[in-house]
Amino acid sequence: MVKSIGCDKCNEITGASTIDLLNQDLAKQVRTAYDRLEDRGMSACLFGSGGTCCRICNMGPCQIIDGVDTMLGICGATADTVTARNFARIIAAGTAAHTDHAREMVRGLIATAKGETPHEIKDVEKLHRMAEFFGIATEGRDRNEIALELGEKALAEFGQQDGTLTMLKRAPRKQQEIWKKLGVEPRGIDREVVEMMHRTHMGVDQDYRNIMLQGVRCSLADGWGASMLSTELTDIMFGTPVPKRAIVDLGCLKEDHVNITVHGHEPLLAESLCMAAEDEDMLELARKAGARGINLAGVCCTGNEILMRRGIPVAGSFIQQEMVLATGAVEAMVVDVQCVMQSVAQVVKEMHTDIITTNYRAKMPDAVHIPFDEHDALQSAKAILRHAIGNFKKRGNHYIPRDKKFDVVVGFSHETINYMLGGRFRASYRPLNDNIINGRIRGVGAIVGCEHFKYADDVHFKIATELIKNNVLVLATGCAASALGRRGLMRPEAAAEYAGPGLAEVCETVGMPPVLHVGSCVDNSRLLIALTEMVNEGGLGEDISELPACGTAPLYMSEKAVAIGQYFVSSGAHVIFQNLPVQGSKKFSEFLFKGMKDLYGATWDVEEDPVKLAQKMIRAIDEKREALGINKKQDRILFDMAMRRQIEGQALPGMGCGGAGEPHV
Ligand code: NFS
Ligand code: SF4
Repeated sequence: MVKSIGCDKCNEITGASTIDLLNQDLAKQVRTAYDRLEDRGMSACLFGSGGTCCRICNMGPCQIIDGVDTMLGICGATADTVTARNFARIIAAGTAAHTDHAREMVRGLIATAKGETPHEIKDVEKLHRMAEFFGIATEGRDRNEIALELGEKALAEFGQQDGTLTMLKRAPRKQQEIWKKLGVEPRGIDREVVEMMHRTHMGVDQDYRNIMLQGVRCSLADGWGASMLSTELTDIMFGTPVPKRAIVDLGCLKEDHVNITVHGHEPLLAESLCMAAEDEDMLELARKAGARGINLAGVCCTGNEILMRRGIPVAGSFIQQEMVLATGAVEAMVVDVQCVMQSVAQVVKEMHTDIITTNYRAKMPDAVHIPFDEHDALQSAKAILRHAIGNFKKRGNHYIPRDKKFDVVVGFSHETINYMLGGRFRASYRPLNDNIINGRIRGVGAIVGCEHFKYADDVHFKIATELIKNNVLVLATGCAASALGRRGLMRPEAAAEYAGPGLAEVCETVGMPPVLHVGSCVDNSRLLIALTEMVNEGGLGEDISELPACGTAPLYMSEKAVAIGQYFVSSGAHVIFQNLPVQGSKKFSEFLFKGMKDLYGATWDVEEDPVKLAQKMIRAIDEKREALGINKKQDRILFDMAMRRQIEGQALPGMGCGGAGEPHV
């Protein structure tokens, strides 16, 4: 059983609901990833973690040692080739996951436009904006007609063979020219994944630089292709997030309600469950079972999706998925695809809880399978709810950590950031750029990606507090965002408690937290757009590589995080991870950590220690400020009352409504 998930100070700060829960007898009977980590007892294989284990043909597996002639692959492959091939395959797998998710969302939009789902086109303004990018006429046309044409054109980009992807046009012009010159513009989304797999098959591409040209192209097909389509089309269907209050952490489960957690990634399932949970028949069924209602809560990124759009609480992030179940208070965990640990079905073996798989692509032994059909979404969702409600009466021993839930303010889409700082009537990134230029805000730091069990739970917190203390505004997505919310950094008051004076002043004036929740992992595409808007606004250089911005996915677990990191580097943003499986090749590491800069204007970097990692990010930001000539020490201009009033008058539409974000069903 885990003894601690972070330093004592952080546990104190958060009240660490996980520790609280794990000290309960019920949870002590559950075997978690921490136990399995301890059981395994062995340290990671050096070849695997350094990237030099090759098993792509049956003459291997071959473990390569860089620079040792007798330790080449049987085919003669060098450490550089093997490491690059493995790294590129990680990018391809991550891109494939985002791509398949995106495809489902596009198909969902098409079905919705045809009236085949219970959903409707919610964000017409965004629909028109996207239609314009795709050259679709909007004048005098019905929203469903436009959405159908948009969906079909977007779907065609998955199978497209030649040309370029439409969304690339949104990137800063200079960046587009770089991609064109290097020949790395993606031609079609699926094509780049397939070509990546082909080129890394035995005996094809054996030049690490050439392999990574395709690695870059594949990553761009993710960031500016699949992920961006997914975010934008999901917004069109379910609404673009605006700021709202909500709660995160295990304490959002309710004693007297049927607790249903939804875990995975594709919001079609989660949104349909939200709709079904409001249905009077379902509520009546819950009451008949003795519950006061139905309490939906999210886990992982599907949790982030419904948190951002509906203010539904997040019960847990990736590392908490077993803990959510160990409460014994969950009637069902409904899952679709990605980041669902096989252990969840074992955790609930002796409990009344069911794991309900819903997707034909993702089944699991010992789980109940109830297919979710988007064409019959409401009925499918109701069948799932009925099953969960049926479990309520069987709930036995349980423990819900009580006072350990945190209020957060979430919903910072790039559109929100736009009008939040610029005001509803002159929405623009100008004030953000101005505050960066005048030094109140030093720069922008993105903290994204996963969590995993080999590191303490406070890594994100340490990085974020170091950044905001130094006036770096933090934008967060994915499980990193949940972790930061859980540790209290997404409350507006966190600005006064943790941020440096310049950032605190801006946050307090606008009423925003110093760490902004931007969404799920596919929503990292929102960050690409935010960075591009900053470039377009002027005063901070001509492309993303000149901006005082830096990204990290410190606790990366999933292949998706590497695809994301690569599409940021490919787009000119500097990215630092705690580690990457490439250290087994000196040349390939040097290429990622130095050489890429000459091509894309940005590189990867690694730093194990969280505080040092944050300081590296700050140094990277300062270098950009220096190059832009805005790093001069200047007298800080404090906001006078008139300036305050002007900003306050425009700040945060949508805030203050929605109560304390109590689950609304
Ligand atoms: Ni991102 Fe989300 Fe979490 Fe990592 Fe998994 S849920 S899509 S991959 S673990 S952040
Ligand atoms: Fe070994 Fe070469 Fe086969 Fe890889 S491709 S397993 S290095 S023989």
